[in-house]
Amino acid sequence: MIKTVSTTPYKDQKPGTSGLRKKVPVFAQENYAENFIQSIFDNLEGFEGKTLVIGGDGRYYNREVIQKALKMAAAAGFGKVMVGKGGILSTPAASHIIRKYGAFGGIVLSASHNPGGPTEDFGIKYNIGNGGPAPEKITDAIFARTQVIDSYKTLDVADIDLDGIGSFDLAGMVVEVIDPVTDYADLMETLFDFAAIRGLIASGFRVVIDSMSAVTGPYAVEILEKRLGAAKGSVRNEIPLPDFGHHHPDPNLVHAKALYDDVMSPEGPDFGAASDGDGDRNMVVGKGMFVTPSDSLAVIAANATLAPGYASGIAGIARSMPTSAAADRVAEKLGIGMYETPTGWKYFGNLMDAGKVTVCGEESFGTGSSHVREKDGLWAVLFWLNIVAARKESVKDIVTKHWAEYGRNYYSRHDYEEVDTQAANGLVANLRDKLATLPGQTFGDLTVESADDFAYLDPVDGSVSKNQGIRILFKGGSRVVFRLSGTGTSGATLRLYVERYEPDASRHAIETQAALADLIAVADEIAEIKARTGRDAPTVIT
Ligand code: G16
Repeated sequence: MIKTVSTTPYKDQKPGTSGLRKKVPVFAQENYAENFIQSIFDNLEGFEGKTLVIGGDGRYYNREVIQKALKMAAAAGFGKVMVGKGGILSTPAASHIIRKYGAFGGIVLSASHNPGGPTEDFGIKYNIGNGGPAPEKITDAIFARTQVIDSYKTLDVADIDLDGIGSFDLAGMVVEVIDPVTDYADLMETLFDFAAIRGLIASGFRVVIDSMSAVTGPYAVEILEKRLGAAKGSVRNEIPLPDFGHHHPDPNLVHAKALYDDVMSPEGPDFGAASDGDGDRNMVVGKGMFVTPSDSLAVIAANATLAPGYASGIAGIARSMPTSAAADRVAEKLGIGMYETPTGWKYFGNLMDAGKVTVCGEESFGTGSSHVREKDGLWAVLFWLNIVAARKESVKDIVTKHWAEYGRNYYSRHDYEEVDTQAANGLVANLRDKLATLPGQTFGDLTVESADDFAYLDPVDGSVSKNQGIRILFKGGSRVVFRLSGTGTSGATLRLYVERYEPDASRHAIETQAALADLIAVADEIAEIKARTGRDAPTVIT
């Protein structure tokens, strides 16, 4: 029943920040998905007879690729595949299932926060046995294999029914279709004080979650409405749809603006949160207070012991380089390790496996901990609810007091999307050329203290990752950072990250863009953003 199919390589299968992401018509080319999946399998050793987890965020083309992956896994010699009902598993749930059942690894089908649909985005990523995204040395090896692949193995059999829970035989391999929600919801119950959150909600504290017609709907309904007693309808857009109901499932101030406006209105709820396509990102909004992802990491770390799962304290904190240094001040106060990594959750895995860090976060609306090896949207929401319930204070009071104690890191990211690739590469090359001459130069009140292209030495395995973003640091702790996104699927996306540290509490209520205006102007002056991209303004400001 196993058949070997001849194929030819596609040149464009290099994984980005988080797996291979392309438009559906690219993935739908003959053998395109098969080539990539076989290239994953060809790089694995010792998986015969072991378990593989497969799940996706339910976006368009999810079901087709899951069927392909199931047959190829059987042909490759896996003993069992655990797959979410309907092909659904949120990314953090997939990570948990891999860990809980000791699977060899997993295939996660998602393009995260990118839109879904017949002409929109799709993605494939491989996660290793610790539940986390494969590290760079594996993704590099997968890419190398895609460049020379000449055949793949599959089965000549009918598709498996994924819409009912149960076990099936696929040419000697067991396919177990599992409930995607229960294991994950049970895990959350072990980490957080559900009784306290239930009490908070019962007291009239109104919580809404916008699942953006993406994967978190069933998880949020089970946890928030069923287990924590929130009113029916507290989870909005709760049914996952292949095109996300035309939502752009990116939880930020642009794409989740309706939720933000609702929470900010006088009659609106007390607390709002949103997740992305595959459930690993989160946005948290309290009445009168949008919490930046960087501040969210810092506040969670500072209050971690209020949650039962973290009552004995956290071992250390990690953040991606462009994420603000707010959490660094918490780590310093707690006397625990602080690690600065390149952008990409995959860099946190080694630190968590080695027990060096418990909590991690990124400016790109990602927060998580060592309970899994992915960032986890609902986990962050529950952590906030746990903190609010324990402190009996509003989100706004909690954040304002945090700033008063540690100082405020004003922070914003400006994205220039779908910029001409050559222009974007030219901008970065020009910046690299300038790096050596920048220190000591002044721009208005700002003096450059140092400038470099960030490189990371992994303290656990000694691997080095270079060219991870250009940093220009000014005297006094302000900085601007430039990088090109590794998750876009058309043209280039230039990201400008801007940060200013303000210790003085009487200056903590300035509007963010105003507080950063001089840095934003200097970033343009140094990088010639407007001239080189032809853009007057960013596409998205978060
Ligand atoms: C992925 C990665 C994150 C990264 C984000 C943005 O998130 O897992 O680590 O911060 O992309 O990356 P970039 O700036 O290169 O676009 P997700 O939610 O898309 O899987």
